[in-house]
Amino acid sequence: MNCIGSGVSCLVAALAIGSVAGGTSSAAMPEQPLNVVFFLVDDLGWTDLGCYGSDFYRTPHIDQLAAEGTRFTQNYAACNACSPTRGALMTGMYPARTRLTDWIPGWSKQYGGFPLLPPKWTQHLEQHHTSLAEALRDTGYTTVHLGKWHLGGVGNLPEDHGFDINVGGSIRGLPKSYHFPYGGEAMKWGSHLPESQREGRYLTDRLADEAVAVIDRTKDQPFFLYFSFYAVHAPIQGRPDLVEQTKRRPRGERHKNPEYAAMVEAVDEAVGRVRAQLELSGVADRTLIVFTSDNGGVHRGTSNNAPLRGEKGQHWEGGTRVPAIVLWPGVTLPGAVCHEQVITMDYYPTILDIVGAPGNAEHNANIDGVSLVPILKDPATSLGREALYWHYPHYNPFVGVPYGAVRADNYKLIEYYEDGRLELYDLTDDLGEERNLVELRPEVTARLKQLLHDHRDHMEAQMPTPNSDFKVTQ
Ligand SMILES: [Ca+2]
Repeated sequence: MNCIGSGVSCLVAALAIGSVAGGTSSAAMPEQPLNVVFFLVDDLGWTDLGCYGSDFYRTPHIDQLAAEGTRFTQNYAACNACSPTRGALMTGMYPARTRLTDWIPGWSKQYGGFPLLPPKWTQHLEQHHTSLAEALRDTGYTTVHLGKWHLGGVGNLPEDHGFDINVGGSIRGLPKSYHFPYGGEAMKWGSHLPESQREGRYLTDRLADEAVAVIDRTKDQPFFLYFSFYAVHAPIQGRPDLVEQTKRRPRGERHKNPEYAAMVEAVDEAVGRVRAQLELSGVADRTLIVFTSDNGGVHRGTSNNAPLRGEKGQHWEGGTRVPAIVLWPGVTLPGAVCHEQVITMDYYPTILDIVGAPGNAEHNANIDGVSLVPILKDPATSLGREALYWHYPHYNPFVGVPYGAVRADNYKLIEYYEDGRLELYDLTDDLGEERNLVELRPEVTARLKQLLHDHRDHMEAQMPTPNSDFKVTQ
């Protein structure tokens, strides 16, 4: 057994496991479903953890999770921005299919200055989907949403999409401040804490407090805890004592911002506190844990995704390749590293597969993700999937442009919707996407372009249209 908490928590967990494994009543006990804890960090970049090569941020608890579970080197977010990836997680479907293709509410005021106009896209998670929370609740799970939602407002909040409990989730995509009271009367706050413990806490710590309380309260029944951090999204505000610590350390070559480092490290503390509580509550060995991010990291003084090219909002790897770690007690191999290409939509069918939840057959028939169970059992095996796709018919303030992309084997093809221009990269020996192979590999280019177009047709993807008000100026 891996103990991450105090000696007391390890002892309590050992006693709990012993009572099941060695007790006389164990044979008569019904098999308990696995709990699910899903950590989603906002804007965490591919290199932002110790176990993914950060040269400045310290993340011992998340590194420990990777040491016990499977770490993915080619995990992708479904989109380069927040809401579409969150919609993909809740549905198992490509953003092109849900038509939730940009962050809510998007950047519509700026479109007058660009040659394309965005399609009329869906700015909330639609009710006809069977959300991951609904699929699990229908199987008897207590479903808990904690933190950032960003999939719609009144009528489309977490409680409207299958969550029994919602703490802190609203239409908002970011807090006004990480310091209490978070500047956010618009943020919706339920709470599991006594009144006296709700005030004054740094936001990430407050969410961890709530997580600990809710695990303690729901430990006797199967639960799904969707712990969706507001961190490490802007505003870049670390907890002061952590900032003091990070300021005293030498900066890295890649990562240099002590305020951002402190934000990452508060997330790491929260992961450690949740795992300690799982041990203390005696449920660690029957709790599936997933840890990932909704889009790539942010540059410009915040962080740095090198050796990947680009950042959040963009179409290169830095926009979508993000960390992912899965711990399935008794199944994932300690310290396993998996190089298979996986994507946000895969977690929906994976979780249903692992816990034995049937979900909704009609919804499942349109799921784009695949179960990762085979590669969680054997990280060297293949899912046999032909390709992964992205569709982003929008502009954004990160100098992001309307594009489609396809990843197949070692190749990635990008198509720019403004002019049909193509870029082809071999990510095996050009991870930084510097050498465009369109001219050198015409047959690969043609094959991937056909895949991409067929995919868009299959999705009935909404395309941008020419902007008649756009004037080319010299
Ligand atoms: Ca985000």
